[in-house]
Amino acid sequence: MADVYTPKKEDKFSFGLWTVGNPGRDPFGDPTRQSLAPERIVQRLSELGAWGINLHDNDLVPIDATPQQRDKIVRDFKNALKNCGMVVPMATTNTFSHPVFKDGGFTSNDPKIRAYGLQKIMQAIDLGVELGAKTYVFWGGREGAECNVAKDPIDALKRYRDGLNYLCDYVRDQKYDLNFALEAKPNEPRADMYFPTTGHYLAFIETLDYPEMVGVNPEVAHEHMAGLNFHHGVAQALEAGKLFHIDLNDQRFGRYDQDFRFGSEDYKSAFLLVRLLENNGYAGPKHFDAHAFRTEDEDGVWDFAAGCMRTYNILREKAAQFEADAEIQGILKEIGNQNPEYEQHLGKYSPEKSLALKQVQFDIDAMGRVGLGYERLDQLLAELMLGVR
Ligand code: GCO
Ligand code: MN
Ligand code: MN
Repeated sequence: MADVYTPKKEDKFSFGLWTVGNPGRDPFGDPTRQSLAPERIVQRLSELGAWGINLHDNDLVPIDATPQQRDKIVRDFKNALKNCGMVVPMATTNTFSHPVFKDGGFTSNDPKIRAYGLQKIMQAIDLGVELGAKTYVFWGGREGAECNVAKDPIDALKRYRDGLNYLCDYVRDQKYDLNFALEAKPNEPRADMYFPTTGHYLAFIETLDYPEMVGVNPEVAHEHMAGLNFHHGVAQALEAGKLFHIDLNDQRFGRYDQDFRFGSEDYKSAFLLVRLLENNGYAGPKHFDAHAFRTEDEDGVWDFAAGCMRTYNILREKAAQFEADAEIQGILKEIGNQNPEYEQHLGKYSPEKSLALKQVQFDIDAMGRVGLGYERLDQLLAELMLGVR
């Protein structure tokens, strides 16, 4: 039954073919459900209110397809998109499944493999652009190591940079309207990945030939696997103008890569994230990179997909409620208005300001005794989240 949380196209929710299409395989067990045809995925997601569908090249076109087979598959898929009013906002390349990439694509020690990787990515970019993608994600699933003496990590970084620079030039040369978004992950499937966190990528981007073309695609689970605060990482990306895309899911700390339904584990983190995105005008796709539990059949997959979107919309409403709560806003206002007469000492340095500041007497013991009232604020948030406010 439709209600105010039912997703709509303008919410800009997207899924990957590989997410709802995941058949429930894990390292210890075989698939528990059948793979779904791309056309079926497009149709059901559209019915549920999703806006976009993302894909790796080989989610749609098998790696060994002939050019004729490729063209037919792409034609049928485009028809399904058109019939269902769905778009492909983002595309990416599978540079991790085939054994050729077992020691990386961009960072392989073998230039023959690096050359094949570039060729595969260029073809996948062509496919993504043909389908209308505006963002191209790079998740270097195999760009890492188990044997850390086999590859110089500085060489690995230089190779990664060379590969991305090459592909930026390719996109410019083709006059494609396409940006890159880099997705970090600390480990899995490799023991250690070269760019473990979003922060590592934000620093690396500034060393590229066209930094303005490249942003980040942070994922909840990946930052939580690294024990980090996702809300803070996304804030840094937003503030830098680099949040080009986002992978929403959930994850318990200290576990393997779980890819749970968005907002299913840590409600408070999910609330803080949604509030951050909504209050700062993030207008990009909201992509769910998550899987249904392995216990589910196809119906369960659609329950999972609807759940991701509904939870986002529920949290968006909670965020609006938080902004409209007079008591909460009163506390926030007090927090933001302490000792405004001291603002004059802050901001841009000048010799006069520094002389004046050096004369000020601070009673640090009295300052240190002031209680901040954050307990009360945090409890009000808990009560709002738990539905009693
Ligand atoms: C993972 C990653 C992938 C990427 C995808 C798009 O942990 O497997 O999150 O799902 O997001 O390959 O690049
Ligand atoms: Mn992931
Ligand atoms: Mn991801």
